[in-house]
Amino acid sequence: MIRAVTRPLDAVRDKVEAGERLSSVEAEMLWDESVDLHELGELANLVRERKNGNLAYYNINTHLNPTNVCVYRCTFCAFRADLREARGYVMSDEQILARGQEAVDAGSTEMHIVGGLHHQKGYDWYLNVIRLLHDAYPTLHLKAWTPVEINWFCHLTKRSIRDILGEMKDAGLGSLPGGGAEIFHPEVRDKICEHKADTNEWFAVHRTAHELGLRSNATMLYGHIENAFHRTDHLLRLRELQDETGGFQTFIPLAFHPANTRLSHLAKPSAAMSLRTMAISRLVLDNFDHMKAYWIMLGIGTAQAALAYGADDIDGTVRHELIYHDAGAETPEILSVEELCRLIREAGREPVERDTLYHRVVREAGGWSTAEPIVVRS
Ligand code: V47
Repeated sequence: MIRAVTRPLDAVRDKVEAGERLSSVEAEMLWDESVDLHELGELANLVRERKNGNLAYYNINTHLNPTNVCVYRCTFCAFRADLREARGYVMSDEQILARGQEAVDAGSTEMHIVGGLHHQKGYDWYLNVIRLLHDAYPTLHLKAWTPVEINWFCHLTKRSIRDILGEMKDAGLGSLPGGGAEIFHPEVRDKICEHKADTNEWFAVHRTAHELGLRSNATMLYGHIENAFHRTDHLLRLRELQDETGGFQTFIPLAFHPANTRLSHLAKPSAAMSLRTMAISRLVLDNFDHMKAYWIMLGIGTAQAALAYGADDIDGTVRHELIYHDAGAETPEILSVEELCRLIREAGREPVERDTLYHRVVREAGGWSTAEPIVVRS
């Protein structure tokens, strides 16, 4: 008698089709190269489609990194500078406001603000960045500061996370970006960024932000010294907090770029690894509405392919990105709306402009307004 061989992916397929949650053992197994990448992609695509139909989102956004001077020396970072290094910079209020004006003139709905932890700048300097921009450009959503910065502000002021986030929110903070997550497991975190906010602190900031009604994103930096166990652990920790608060909007897997870093001897993760990471993230993070294929980091071709491997968002037009370009990213510094829409359509999806909080954006007579929130099926 010939018996059908059941493969590990068959059990996963049954669960995904039934809308059931994957266990940690099932999730970790998916990283093995013997698990067919394209079949994995097909399952992730099923989840993407169930949640977001054929829509793929983008926004019009600008980055602002007010300083690159940083007290920390994360091994993966090419952006940071020492206090007295020639390439170190600190933006003046005028330069920050000019960046805001440029963003508004370009039709941006969002400014993504993160930066170094400057040895000589106090908390008030960082608070002022938010206040200045919000007072001058109130319609620009300020997605700013990771838990690494918030934790640093708590350290500087001896105040609580809730206090700092509350004050930032009153000053105009709109939401938190997903950075600073790297890899949560201490076996890796202690080697790549031992001094900055630890995993418990990262989660405490997001939990408090969600309690205060701020939405946030989450990332994972992959393709350096971590392995399948660490990546799985990372995703499961995020899934757990999302069960508790529901405050995360988007997950963004970030491929490590080694150029100009202390890990420059490592190879860049391949497109296959990036697609596998996107697909597994989509399957494990069943309680996240959105998966972002950040084109700056993936490259345009892989970002397009990722729209069939679980991703429903490709970030935005992006202006003034430094973190990836300092680390050797070869992508352009900016894409026009026409280019973004073309690459989404080429990938078989329907482009939708969203704001940071996933409302549709309507553009008329040179201005913009937000329409209804985008409905995602769970
Ligand atoms: O936390 C730093 C990563 C992150 C490198 O929330 C690097 O919408 C690769 O979080 N190679 C910052 N990665 C970027 C980030 C982000 C990006 C896009 C959208 C959103 C969002 C958030 O970039 C850092 C770190 O994990 N990073 N250096 C590097 N050499």
